[in-house]
Amino acid sequence: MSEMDTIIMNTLDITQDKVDYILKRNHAQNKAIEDAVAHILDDVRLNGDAAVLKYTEKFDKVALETLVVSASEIEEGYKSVDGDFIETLTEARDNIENYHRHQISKTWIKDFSPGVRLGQLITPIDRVGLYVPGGKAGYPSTVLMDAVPAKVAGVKSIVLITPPGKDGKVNPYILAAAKIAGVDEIYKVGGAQGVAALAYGTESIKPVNKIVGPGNIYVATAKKQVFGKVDIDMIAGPSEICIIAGSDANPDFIAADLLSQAEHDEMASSMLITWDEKLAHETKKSVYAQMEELSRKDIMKKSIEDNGKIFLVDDIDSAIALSNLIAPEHLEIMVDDPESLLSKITNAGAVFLGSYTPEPIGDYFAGPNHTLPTSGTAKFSSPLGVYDFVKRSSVLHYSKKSLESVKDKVADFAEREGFTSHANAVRRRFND
Ligand code: HSO
Ligand code: ZN
Repeated sequence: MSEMDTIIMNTLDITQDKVDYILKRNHAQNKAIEDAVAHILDDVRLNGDAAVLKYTEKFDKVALETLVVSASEIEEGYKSVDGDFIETLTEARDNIENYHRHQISKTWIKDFSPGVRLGQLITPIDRVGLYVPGGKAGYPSTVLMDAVPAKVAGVKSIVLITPPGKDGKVNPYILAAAKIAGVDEIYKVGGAQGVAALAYGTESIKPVNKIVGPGNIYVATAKKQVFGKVDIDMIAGPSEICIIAGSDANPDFIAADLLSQAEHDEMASSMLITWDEKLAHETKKSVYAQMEELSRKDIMKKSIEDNGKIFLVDDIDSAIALSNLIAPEHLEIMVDDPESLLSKITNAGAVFLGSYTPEPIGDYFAGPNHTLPTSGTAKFSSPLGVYDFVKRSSVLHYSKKSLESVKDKVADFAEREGFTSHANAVRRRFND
C-alpha cells in the first residue's frame, strides 16, 4: 500500500483515456457468479416459496416458516426505535417528499393542427419492489430514498424485501423507515432468491413490475438477469466523491468529506481536484489525522490508499474539465460563488455547492435522492426519481376531416414499406 496518490495533471493531459487509466473503473463480469445466479432464478421460478426458503436457510442461516413480515412485527420494530430517531426519519421523509414533488410530470393533450390532438399520458407503475440489503449495509436512509419517490409517483403497491438476520428478524430501523415511508408489504428474503421472487412471484409474494435498490454482486447480477421481465433502476457501484476546491477552501472540511465516502467501502473513491499545492498538501495531512479519530479507520485507509486521489491541475477550468470526464457520483464545489460554475458542469450525479453543504446532508436529509449514478454512468443516467416510477403513453386523435386530408400520403408511405393492410386501414374509412 502506498500513501494517498497526488497526481499532477497538465491541461493537455486531461483526456478520457488518461482518466480511465488512472481510475481503473471496473465493469468486468464474473461468469461463475452469473451461472450461480441463473440457477437460483430458475429454481425460484419453478419451485416458488420452497426454493426461496431453501436458499434463505443456506445463505442467511435461518429456517423460516413464512417470508411475510406481519403487521405486528412491523409495529414492534417501529416501537423499539427511540422517539428522537422517529422524528428525524419523519422530517427526512418530508424533505424527500417535498423535493420529489417537483419531479412530477403531468399528462398533457393539445391541438397540433385543426382536428389533430396529440398528447402524453403519465401513469404510475402498478407494483414496485425495493431491495434493502441486510446487516450493516441495510440503511434506513435508502428505504426512504427508494420508497418516497415511488409514493409520490402514485405507485399502488410498494413491496420491500430484506434478508432476515440469523434470529429470523428484520432490522428495526428498516421497519421503522418502511412504515414512515408508507411501504405496503415487507418480506424476509434477500439475495438472488429475493430478486427472483419479486420478478417471477411465488405463492406468498406477488410479482412486481420494477425492482430498485442496491445490493451485493449476487443481487446486482440477478437484477441484470431479470431485466426485461421487469424493469430495474441501475446497477450501483462503489461510492465516489470528487471535490473541486480553490485556495480559500478549508482543508479540514475537504478531508472530512473525502473520508465520509471512503468509510462506505474499501473500493470507494475519494478525489480532490485543486490548483493550489498548499491546499493539496494540507488536505492530505488532515485526511490522515482525522482518520485516526474515526471508527472505520481500516476501511477508510484502504479506500484512500487504493483509490483516493489528489489531482493538481493548472486552473479552475482544467478542474471542471477533469471532473466532467470523471462524471462523479457526488461533486462538491468549494470556491467563491460555486453556483456560477453550474452551467459548466456536464456530468455529475449530484452537485453540492459551497463549504457548508457536506455530502452527508444529501445522504440523509436535504431531499434530493442519494441513489445516484456511479462509475461514470452520470454521463448517461440520473438520480433515482419520481420519473423512474411512472410510464408515459402516447395519445393520438384525428378527426375524420384531418385524416382525409393526409390519407393518400400515409397510405402511400405504408405501401412503400410493403404494408398494404396498413394502407387499407387508412383508405378504408373513405371508400363509400
Ligand atoms: N452515500 C451513499 C448513500 C448512503 N450514505 C447511505 C449513507 N447511507 C450513496 O453513495
Ligand atoms: Zn454515504
